[in-house]
This record gives sequence, structure tokens and C-alpha cells, in this order.
Amino acid sequence: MKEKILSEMNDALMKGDRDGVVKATKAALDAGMEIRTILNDGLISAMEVVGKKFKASEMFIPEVLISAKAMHAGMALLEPHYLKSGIKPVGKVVIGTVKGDLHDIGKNIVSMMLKGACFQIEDCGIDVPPQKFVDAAKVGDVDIIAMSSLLTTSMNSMRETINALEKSGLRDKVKIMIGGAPVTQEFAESIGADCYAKDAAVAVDRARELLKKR
Ligand code: B1M
Repeated sequence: MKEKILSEMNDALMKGDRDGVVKATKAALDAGMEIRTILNDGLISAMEVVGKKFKASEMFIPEVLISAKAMHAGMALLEPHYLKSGIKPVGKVVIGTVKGDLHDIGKNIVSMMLKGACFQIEDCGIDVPPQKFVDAAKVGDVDIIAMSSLLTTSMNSMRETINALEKSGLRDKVKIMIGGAPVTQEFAESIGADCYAKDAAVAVDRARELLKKR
């Protein structure tokens, strides 16, 4: 039964069938499946296949975009299950996908899981220029600047953002976490970020560790 629901969710996401993804996600929730299982085995795994087909030119941008929209619809149903209301935030995170980059699914998952771990999130969205991160870092007690990049061509925007934070005198007041498919620990070290997280679950662990270092 659970396998069937996940397989229907996979098929619907790969076809870009938004209604099918919504229906299967609701069915998975009704069946009492763990949110993490629905996210990992229902949505993310199917998006990985989309990525492989895109790379092999078996799928093209419009189809990938439709699958991404279907993924967002499924994630919107999962998000309320991550949120814990009435709990004092443990820290504040400013998050965004860096300049030149429009990919937001991974960033949104990181954001959702951080919210679930009681972090207050200021989401700057996609294609975020360095100055926008700097401006956001000035508002309230920001603990962490979290940057996502999915393109090798946008990774350098992370370095530029760190440079801009340094120039504005804010670098020592915040911790910096970076992630996204092409990003590595070595890259994080080379640009002076405080940490790299390979996925959303690790991002939550790293964010907690960064708070302890403040
Ligand atoms: Co794009 N795209 N795309 N795309 N796309 C990739 C990234 C690509 C790898 C596909 C490929 O060739 N195989 C390739 C990049 C190659 C490279 O640079 N190395 C690529 C390309 C080339 C492009 C365009 C340039 C295509 C074109 O126009 N010719 C273009 C660029 C547009 C732009 O950004 N300026 C483009 C456009 C698009 C769409 C708009 C169609 C769509 C995005 C829709 C959207 O996001 N709203 C899209 C998609 C969907 C993809 C793939 C298929 C899927 C990405 C995704 O959402 N994965 C992707 C192929 C792939 O990744 N295999 C691809 C699922 C998501 C859950 O994973 O984002 O990796 P991910 O997030 C993970 C971790 O990385 C990590 O945690 C997340 C969850 O565990 N993580 C963090 C992410 N951010 C983090 C931040 C953290 C910590 C962890 O701390 C702050």
C-alpha cells in the first residue's frame, strides 16, 4: 500500500502531474507515513530521476519546470507538518539562492526543515544579490546566513556575498552556511564559509552547531 502510494507519487512528479502529486501526497499523509519518507522517497527521489533525464536530454526545461511546480505543490502539503507553533525560535537564519541562480526546491526544503527545528527564517528567495544578503543581515539578531547554489556558474556569488559581508563589517557577527549540489566542503573552506551542509537534514545539524559557536 505505502509502496504503491510512493510509486504513484514518483510517476506523477516525473510526468509533471501536479494533481497526481497532490493526491498521492494526501494519500501518504492519510496513511500515516513519515514526512521524511514522503519527502525523500516520494518527491526528492523522483526529482533526481528528472535531473538524470534532463542531463541525458530525455527531458527538457519546460517539462522540468512543470515537474518542479508539481514538487512545490507536494512540499506545500508537507510544510505544516514540520512547523511547531508557539515555540520560541532558537535562532534566526537568512536564507536565499544566490545571484544568477533560480533553483529553489533544495533551498525551500532546507528552509522548511530549519523551521521545523524552531529556527526563525527570513527567506530572501532566488537570484539574491550580495547586497540583499547584507541588508537582511542588518535586521534583527541574525545568527546565520544560509546560501544555496545549484549551478557551477553561480557558486562564485557565494564568495562575493562573503566579501560584501566583510566590507560591511558584518562578517564577524554572523555565521555562514552554504550548500547545493555542486558545492563541496573544500569550496566552503576556500571562500571562508563557516560550514557546508550536503543536505537539508545535515543543514539542521550544522545550524545547531553554528549557534553553539556564537
Ligand atoms: Co536546472 N540545472 N537549470 N532547472 N536543474 C540542474 C541544477 C543541473 C545539474 C541539471 C543537469 O544538467 N543535470 C544543471 C546544472 C549544471 C551545473 O551547473 N553543474 C542545470 C542547468 C544547466 C540549468 C539551466 C542553466 C538550464 C538552461 O537554461 N539551459 C537553467 C538555469 C536557470 C538559472 O538558475 N539561472 C536551469 C533551470 C531549471 C528549472 C527552472 C527548469 C528548474 C528549477 C525550478 C526550481 O527550482 N523552482 C531546474 C531543475 C528542477 C533542475 C534539476 C533537474 C533538479 C534540481 C532540484 O530541485 N533537485 C537539477 C538536476 C539535479 O540536481 N540533479 C538541475 C532536488 C533538490 C531537493 O535537490 O536542490 O540539490 P537540491 O537540494 C538538496 C541539496 O543540494 C541540499 O539540500 C537539498 C535537500 O536535501 N541543499 C542545501 C541545497 N541548498 C542547500 C543550502 C544549504 C544546505 C544544503 O545551506 C544553506
